[in-house]
Amino acid sequence: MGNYYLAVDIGASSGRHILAELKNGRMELEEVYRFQNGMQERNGALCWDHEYLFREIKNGLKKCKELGKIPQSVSVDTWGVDFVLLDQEDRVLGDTVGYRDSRTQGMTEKVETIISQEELYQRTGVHWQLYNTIYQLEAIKETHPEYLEAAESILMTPDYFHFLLSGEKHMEYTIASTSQLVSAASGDWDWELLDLLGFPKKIFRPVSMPGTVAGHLRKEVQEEVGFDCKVVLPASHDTGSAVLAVPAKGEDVVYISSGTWSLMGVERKEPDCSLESMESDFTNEGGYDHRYRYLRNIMGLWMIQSVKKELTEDLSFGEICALAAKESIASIVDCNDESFMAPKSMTKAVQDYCSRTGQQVPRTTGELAAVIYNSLAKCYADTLAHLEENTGKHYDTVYVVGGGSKAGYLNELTAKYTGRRVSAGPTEATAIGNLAVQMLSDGTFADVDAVRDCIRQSFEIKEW
Ligand code: LFR
Repeated sequence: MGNYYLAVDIGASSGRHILAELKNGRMELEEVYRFQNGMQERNGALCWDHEYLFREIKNGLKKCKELGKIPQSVSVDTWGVDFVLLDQEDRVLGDTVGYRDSRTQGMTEKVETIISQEELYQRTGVHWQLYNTIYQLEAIKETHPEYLEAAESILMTPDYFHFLLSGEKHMEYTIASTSQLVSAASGDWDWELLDLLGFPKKIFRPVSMPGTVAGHLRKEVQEEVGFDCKVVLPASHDTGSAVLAVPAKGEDVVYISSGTWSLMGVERKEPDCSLESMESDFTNEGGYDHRYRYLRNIMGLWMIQSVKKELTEDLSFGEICALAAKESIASIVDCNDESFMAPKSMTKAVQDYCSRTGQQVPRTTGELAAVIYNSLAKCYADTLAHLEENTGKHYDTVYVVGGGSKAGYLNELTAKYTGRRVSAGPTEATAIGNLAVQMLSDGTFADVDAVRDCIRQSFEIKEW
């Protein structure tokens, strides 16, 4: 009988169940289940389907049972900022609206009448993003105050799934930090800020640290999936998990967690909540072991994923990259332009941007992809320059982890634009980081350095 751990890693476009086993000091992974995800329009808003997602979480658990590989623990990680409000009977209040929905339009201005952006940054260390939990809650306060009144608890997305699995409500630190409501200094909710904003404090539970054992599978879940195991809180923000799996030694390491988003930054012991840092668009997200992820959010592969969906031919990402590599179009877009956040057509949004800025308009799939990939790589180079300025350090290698690290063409461009060595992999970084915390939680590894050593020895890393 093996000693298995199970990561449920849910991204914006798909989810997967990955089993890990330690064999001769190496982590061996097996993907046992995969499912689709995405925001769909419901009642005029872009929403996640939590019921579907929870069914799929259980389907993946059933698959483990079928394989006879029963994990000793399971942990869920997801994207950041989204949440549910629950009433007295633990029913979700309202729709499970996702962060790309436009309900937060105008909410920055509302919040600014209460507290300035500068003060918010100094208190939370988290950079302004229109979709942050703070602005979503403000939108609810404006349009559905009755939900806030009826709410007994708030849970971030992975907290909610941990609750459905175990029956225990926890608010895990790394995902909580994405809300822009956690104090960078204390690591707990900024209770004073919650008061100022008029968000009911009683719905927020004190923050729990990754590695906390939430409990065991609820009886009904056990009966349905056919076994019991522990439910452990990982670094349940996917980026928090991914960064744990960066296969590098030492402190001065630049990473890009590359998926739907590209998150580029460094790990630090102290947050930088200065105004200079705020002005250069860096955020301080909470990490495992009170480490901060000092990083910039870059629109990432969302742009190419969206273009791919709009194609009439069925091309793989590899084929799209091959087409792009043949093109010489020099147009560059600002990947973080708001027009790329949730356009009806990404193809048109990229074309419009190029036309607006007097650049050659991409027409073919290859041209479109070339513009997107080159723009991303250029954005990485600009971000690296800012990082070096803000930290006063030089970084000779860029570590790309996550699904996007498979894109050889983009890695090549990243090396070209940054002029640095690029290390690519592991591709399953998020699941690996999720599993790492389970293994830290039960004492299999003593600390982050030990688990990162194991990760380095276990997975294939490529260099450019
Ligand atoms: C990546 C990610 C980013 C966060 C964005 C929205 O999947 O978690 O870190 O900024 O999604 O939640």
